[in-house]
Amino acid sequence: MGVRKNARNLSSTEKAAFVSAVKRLKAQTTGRNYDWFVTTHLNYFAAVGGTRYAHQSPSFLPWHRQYLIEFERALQVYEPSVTLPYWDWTVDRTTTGAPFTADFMGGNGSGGNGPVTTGPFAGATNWRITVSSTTSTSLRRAMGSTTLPSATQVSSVLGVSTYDAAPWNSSATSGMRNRMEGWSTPNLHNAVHVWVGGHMGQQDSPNDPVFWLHHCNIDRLWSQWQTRWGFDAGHYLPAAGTSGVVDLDETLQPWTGVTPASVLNHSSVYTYA
Ligand SMILES: [Cu+2]
Repeated sequence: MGVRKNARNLSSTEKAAFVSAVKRLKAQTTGRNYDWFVTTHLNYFAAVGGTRYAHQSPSFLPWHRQYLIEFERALQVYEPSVTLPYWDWTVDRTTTGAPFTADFMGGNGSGGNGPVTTGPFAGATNWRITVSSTTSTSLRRAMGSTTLPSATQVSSVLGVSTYDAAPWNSSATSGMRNRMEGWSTPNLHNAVHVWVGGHMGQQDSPNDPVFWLHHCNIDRLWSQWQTRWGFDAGHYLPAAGTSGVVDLDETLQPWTGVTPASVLNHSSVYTYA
């Protein structure tokens, strides 16, 4: 069982271990390597076989929870002590502070939507983008042209007691999930992708390693919501019989034997500091 920590509190050693594991997974040429994760996100961005798994659906949160667990395990093959750090963007809100420092995620892109020039992921030699919806082989960012969600906005979303609601997509106007995902005010998750910009604003957003820190924070917020309202199966909807979405006990592709119900309680796999 691992403890996921706030990225701003990582020691130099912990930051170096995370970066090292990420780069070694990127250099792995077979199996579930870094680019497998990018490809999987691209493949599941839209509906697969008429069902929406990863985005614009109730399973946005459980799909990414399993995705993060798999990624964390893949890193631990190289660095057993590594856990996913989270970026609390209600606190760390600048383009130069944590986690965007030269010893960790690196800084902004040069110019508008340009290549990142500092840190371990700057330039196509250090970090080559190979699976992408665009042609750039260097990591790009265009940070800070919008506003990150606030702590008050996060509190308002965590106060919504119903998990999700019909029509169970990006048009849902009640329920927590669509507010957390960001198609309904106050737009938490999507707004952070837009704020970072560059690759983070695209379907191949996992090409930017800060993707994992952002989604770790989204997962942490879901866990906080569960702590408040319940980790039980009654706090995932829909329970059954809804076509085009993943019901409570239906399989979360591309995994086998994984359902929303099976990932609701994460405490045997990880906790949050
Ligand atoms: Cu995302």
